Amino acid sequence: MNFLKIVLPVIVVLLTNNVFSAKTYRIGLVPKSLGNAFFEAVRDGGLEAAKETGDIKLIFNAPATSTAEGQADVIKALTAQRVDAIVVSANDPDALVPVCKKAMKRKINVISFDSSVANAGRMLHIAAADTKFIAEQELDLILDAIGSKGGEIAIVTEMPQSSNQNEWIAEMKKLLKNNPKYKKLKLVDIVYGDALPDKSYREAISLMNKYPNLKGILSPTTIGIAASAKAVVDQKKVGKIYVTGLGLPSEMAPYVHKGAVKSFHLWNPVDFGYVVVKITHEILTGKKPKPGVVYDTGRMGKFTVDKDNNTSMGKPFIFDKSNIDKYAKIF
Ligand code: RAM
Repeated sequence: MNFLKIVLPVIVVLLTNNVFSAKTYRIGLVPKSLGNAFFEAVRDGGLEAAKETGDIKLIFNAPATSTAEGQADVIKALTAQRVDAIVVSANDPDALVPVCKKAMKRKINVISFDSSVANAGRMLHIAAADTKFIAEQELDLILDAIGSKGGEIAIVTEMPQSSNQNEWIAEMKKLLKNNPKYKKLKLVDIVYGDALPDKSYREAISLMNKYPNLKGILSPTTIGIAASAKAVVDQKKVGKIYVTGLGLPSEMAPYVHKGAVKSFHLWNPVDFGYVVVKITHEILTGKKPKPGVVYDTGRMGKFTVDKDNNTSMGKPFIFDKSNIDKYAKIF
């Protein structure tokens, strides 16, 4: 009687709280910098995955600004703590290879997400979405905003070494050169905001001064797009210059309503963080990445590893006046 009434419920509670589970996996999640709302949303998705699996401790840490040196220090510290996995969005694909290699030598699983570490420094890269798809969609959005007559456009990006932005820009350049759909778009400049709002803002204003016929600004970074849109509003260029790129609805809503931005795109960063941590958990429980391996992330579905040990989440959403307020409440 006592067993059923008292002992059994206690055992059930202990089991469901993982008290008897052998291991808690410590995962160091290293974004490009702290204080970027995009990565805070990624972290929230990661925490959701940790809660669901019940055996993960997430350590979210990064330098205050987006530098590879700062990230290398964070990775060294996580290596010294002997975490089980380091999951990083790289500020420089090559500069992080030596510290990531050292971590892997110590049997730490190193995975990059969002912005890749070069192949030699990671076991798997998890991209948010297909590179070509993002590039093409971004050009379509700017064409839609400035109209079929086209005109001069410029790019406000992050650091010269940001691997994800560089890959998207390289694809855009190819499309501008080879796809007749974009022949009326003239890319006049690429400037670097270094993932800093004030620098991105100043760079956007210099572009407007340097190119009086500028029609559009593309910014494939949540920091750059918000700063560029603010610059367009402050310089009273709404209706003359349109901004698009990858942005957070919560930060972009005012600029959509003011007309500086007609539409822009992004994947759900909360889902992204969830996927990244769920895949990392599968790696930690024994499914090592190699071409053809399929990870089952639960609510976000299945992910297959390609021949270069990459996988990617899916397609971005497009936001405009019709849906921005709904999404702004979410991320
Ligand atoms: C920024 C970061 C991140 C990128 C998003 C779209 O916050 O650069 O790497 O994926 O924007």
